[in-house]
Order: sequence, then structure tokens, then C-alpha cells
Amino acid sequence: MLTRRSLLSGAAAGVLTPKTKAAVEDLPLRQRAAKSGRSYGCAAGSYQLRDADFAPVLAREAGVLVPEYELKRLIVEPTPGHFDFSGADVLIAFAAAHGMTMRGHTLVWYAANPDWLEAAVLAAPDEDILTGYVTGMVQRYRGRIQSWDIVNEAIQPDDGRPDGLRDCFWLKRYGPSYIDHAYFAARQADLTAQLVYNDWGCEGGEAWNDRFRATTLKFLEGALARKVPIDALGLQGHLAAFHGSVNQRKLRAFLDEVRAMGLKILVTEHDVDDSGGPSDIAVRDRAVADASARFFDVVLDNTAATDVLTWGLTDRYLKAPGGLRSMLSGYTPRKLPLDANLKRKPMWYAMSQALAAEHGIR
Ligand code: 9MR
Repeated sequence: MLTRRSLLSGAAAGVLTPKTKAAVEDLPLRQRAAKSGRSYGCAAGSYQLRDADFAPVLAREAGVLVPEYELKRLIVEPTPGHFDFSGADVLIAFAAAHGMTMRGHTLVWYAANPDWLEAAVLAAPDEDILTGYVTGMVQRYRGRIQSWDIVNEAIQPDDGRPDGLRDCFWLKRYGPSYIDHAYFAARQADLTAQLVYNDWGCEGGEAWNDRFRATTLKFLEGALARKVPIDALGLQGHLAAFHGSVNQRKLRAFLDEVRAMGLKILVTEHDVDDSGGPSDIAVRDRAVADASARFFDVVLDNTAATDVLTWGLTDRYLKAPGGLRSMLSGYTPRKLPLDANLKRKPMWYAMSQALAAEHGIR
């Protein structure tokens, strides 16, 4: 069967001389993606911009920036009505200075909230604590954030509800329509921003992923039928190299259905967990790259897939998991495209190839 990968290598062999091939392969991911009309970007924290080695690399490699945590309500509204936008605004200024676009993450989530929020929601007389926040945030960043994860991780089939929605405090207080209200408020606040529904359970090959995919399709179909302004599905893309793997056939079928609904598809938080692998770093790096390649082989075959973001760019800031065993083994995670010295890893090359433009597949 003619796969995207075989087409890519065929085209590369036929069209490019070794010299031009090397030059193209050297392009930062940002440019490599742009050549095929896509965007590559990553998550960052504002503290990383103070790292004089890293900041220029970030600007070179990434065309899109998303705050890893500085737009979560925990940070933005630590006490009711008192806002702190400082971290997000530093990131946004950096993006503007380097011609990058900005994604916002995330406004309505069951996690990463300030301590006061849950009790306040459960006691709230109306939905303003939800929609007022969405409106205020989207309005504040109108023209500066082009794409928003409005609601994050609202699906959890294992919670046992017939609709498969997560039984979180938002749902307990307002019922399933809390999701619709958040998107309507966002659209009203910014007519042009891309509104994304972001979740994590659709990539894998396990039975629970089948339930997750079925629930997600049902949820999106229902929302679109109710004219809820969702523009895109955010596929987080957190993979693991040594436990579980992507089922390419199932993922492809799922993404085809998403595209058929008229939605765009974004990979919003890609990384590859390499825990549980051998101590040999070369073996781990290869496995991480292979997992990434298998994923993008399917995702980027879909013409609705426009953006690829990794959850960080370099292993430099990743924390090693605690525990005696990992301390003794000296294990440090290698989940991202660049190593801790900002050198390109096999994962970087796998992504570069997947995003390849000159082959004109799209
Ligand atoms: O990487 C993020 C970490 O710094 C935060 O503390 C944590 C809680 O807010 O969230 C992490 O990012 C998550 C993202 O917001 C949603 N999908 C899963 C991500 C990785 O855990």
C-alpha cells in the first residue's frame, strides 16, 4: 500500500540532491511546517525566556507558543476577582516580538484551579463564574491569542455517565450544557479566534481509547448539531514509548470522522514518555522518535490537521520522576524534540520529516 511515508521517501530520493536535501532537513521545525501550510509550536513557561541559550532556539524552532500553565485559572485568578496576567503577558510579548502566533490554554477545566473555585461554583447563583471568566479572558486577549482551548478534558467515559462526560464540579453544578455556554461566551467575546475542544484519550489502541473516541465523536456531533461554536479538536498527543501504542488504523478512522464534521485538527501537547525503557539513551531516543513518527504518519495524512505543538521543546526543564529507583538509575526523561543541551534528537528529525513540505502531499 502506498503510505504517506513511502511517498515521502520516494519524493525525497527523486527530487532533492544530497546538498539541498541536507539544507531542507536542517530547517527549523517552524519553517519546515510552514512550507506545507501548517504550524509548529510548543508550550513554554515565562521563566524559560530568561534562559539566554534557550530563548533564541525557541524563537527559531517554534511558530506558535502556548503557556504551559500561566493561563490556567490557578495562576490567573488566585483569589476571587484578583487577576495575575504577568506570566502570560511575558509569553505573549515574546511571541509578538518573534512573529509567532499564540494559543491560549485553558479556560474551563476540572483541574489546575484555585482552591476557592470549586466551592464557589457549587454555591453560585448563576453561570457568571463560568461565562464571565471566559468572556473576560477571551476579550482581554482578543487579537493577541488566535486559538483557545476553551474547555479541556470534559470527557471521561469511566465516570459512568451515559453521555460519557466527566463528572466534574462544572457538570455537577450546571449539567452538561456548561460546555456549550463556555463556547457561546467565547465566540461572542471574539468572533475570529479559533475555539478548540482539547482532550487526551483518543490516541491509544486500548479498549478504553475506543470508548473515548466513540464518546468524543458523539459529543462533537451533538455540539455541532446544537450550533455550539467549536472550530477544532485538540488532540493532546501525549504518547508513551514503552507502554501502549497508537493504533494507526483506529486513529485514522477517528480523524477522518472528525474532518468529515468540518472540524480542524490540532496536535496540542505532543510528547513521548520514555519511562520504563532500557537505560541506553540511544535506544530510548529511537523508541521515542518511532512513536512520534507512527503518530504523525496518520495525523498529518489528514488534510484537516493544521497545527502540531509539543508540550515543551527541550528536555532541559523536564523533571525526573521522584522515587528511589529512578534516582538510583539516574533516569532523566527524554520526551521532547531537543535534548537538555538543545541538540536535535531523533524525535526532532522524525517530526521534521513528518512535517516535510517539499513533497507536496497536501
Ligand atoms: O505541564 C503542565 C504542568 O506544568 C501543570 O502543573 C499541570 C497542571 O496544571 O498541567 C500540565 O499540563 C497538562 C495540560 O494542561 C493538560 N493536559 C495534560 C498536561 C500534562 O499533564
